[in-house]
Amino acid sequence: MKILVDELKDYVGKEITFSGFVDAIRDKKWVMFVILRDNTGKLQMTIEKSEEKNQELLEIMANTTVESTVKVTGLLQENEAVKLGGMELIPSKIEITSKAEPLPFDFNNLDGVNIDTRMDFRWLDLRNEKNMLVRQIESCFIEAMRDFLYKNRFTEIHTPKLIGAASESGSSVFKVKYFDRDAFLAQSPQFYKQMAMAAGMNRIFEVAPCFRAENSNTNRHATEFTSFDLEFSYIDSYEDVMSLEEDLLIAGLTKVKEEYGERIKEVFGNEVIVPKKPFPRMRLQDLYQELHDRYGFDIPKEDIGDMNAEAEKLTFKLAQEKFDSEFMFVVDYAATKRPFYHMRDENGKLQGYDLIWRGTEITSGAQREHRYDELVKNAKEKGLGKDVEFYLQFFKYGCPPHGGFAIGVDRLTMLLTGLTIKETQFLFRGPNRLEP
Ligand code: AMO
Repeated sequence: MKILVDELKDYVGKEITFSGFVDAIRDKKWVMFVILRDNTGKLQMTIEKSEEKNQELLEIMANTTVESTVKVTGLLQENEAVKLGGMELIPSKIEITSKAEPLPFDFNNLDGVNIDTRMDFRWLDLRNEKNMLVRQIESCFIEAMRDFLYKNRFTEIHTPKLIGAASESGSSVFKVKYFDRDAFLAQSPQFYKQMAMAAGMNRIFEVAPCFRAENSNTNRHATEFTSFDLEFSYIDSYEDVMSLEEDLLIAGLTKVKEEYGERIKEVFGNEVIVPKKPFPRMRLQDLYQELHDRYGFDIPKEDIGDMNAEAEKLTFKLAQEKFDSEFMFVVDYAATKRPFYHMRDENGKLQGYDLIWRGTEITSGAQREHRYDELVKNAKEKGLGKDVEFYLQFFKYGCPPHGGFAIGVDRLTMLLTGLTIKETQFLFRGPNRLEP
């Protein structure tokens, strides 16, 4: 594999081959400076014009455009005067591996560039240092959460995304042709996470796409998003589920802060705050009351028993003011507003929660109903019939009590950086966006 810019310090004084993009060409009277770039940084290549042996190299570079890719062999020498890492590459051979046409926009300065143009040319948009950083931050966050789960003996699984029936609610499912019948794109791995519990797998997780036919153009909805889903067995209550989520997020944010805290502050102006356990929790009714008393907010009739975007925003404000926290667990949602697979206690109280971070819901979680008869009753109540028959079978042959949750990965990254979901996803998918 090629040497990365941030590994170059190990090669000072040596002959190396370096490949990368041509970031800039500065053609001076006596010397040509070529800035080379990869995803980890920039390197200066210096070609002295007075030297006879350099004439061929100068000609190659004179015929090269910025954003072309090159493979350069030469001496990496120390030079304190060079701002880029105090080193420069003195080439003896340059090969152009790909020549770039003039670019449709300057990705280094995205101010005023239409977001749709940026999306049309997303691979160029991603060359922007800030956008490159977003990818690295997300990868770091996921790595830390994966590591935490592996350490706690979770098994990573891969569930099908082509399924025979809607898994969350029929209204937001994508239907696709499947030979001589219809299939659906998985809205979540919910049923299969639970199948793994029925199989006795005990602790599982999955990081995978979810598809939702939501025709909404908000800053936080996509029709395809990445979900960090997990499920585990032998819990006593949904408190166990919330507690695990706290540990998981603390592990993720600790690593992100360590590795990217400074950069995130510098580039996005956001502080990475590692939360303390336990995160504050509020019952929905108490929350409504506080939002009313403090901010004069009343939940609209149609959303009673649930949250809406405005309530989530104000919940962030409340969490900061009252608990000095960026997070808030909200519990006691109305059973009518929640999926049938959430457990209810003997009084009908829902054993599930949402987690709000910086004013946006990032997670739903719950203890699940694992008792076959209760589950059948809940499904019936919601008018679910044939579609969930296969799922109900999972609970017939012994199934441990269990629970789990799903974190929207795109939303995590979006809230860390303060960008919109369009700018955050590697390649956004929305009602009007299927290409590239
Ligand atoms: P829910 O439907 O709340 O729960 O989804 C879980 C999390 O996924 C994210 N999310 C989205 N992100 C971007 N665009 C969307 N359209 C979108 N929809 C949801 C949110 C949300 O909190 N099966 C349950 C989870 C569980 O109980 O384990 C579920 O899917 O961050």
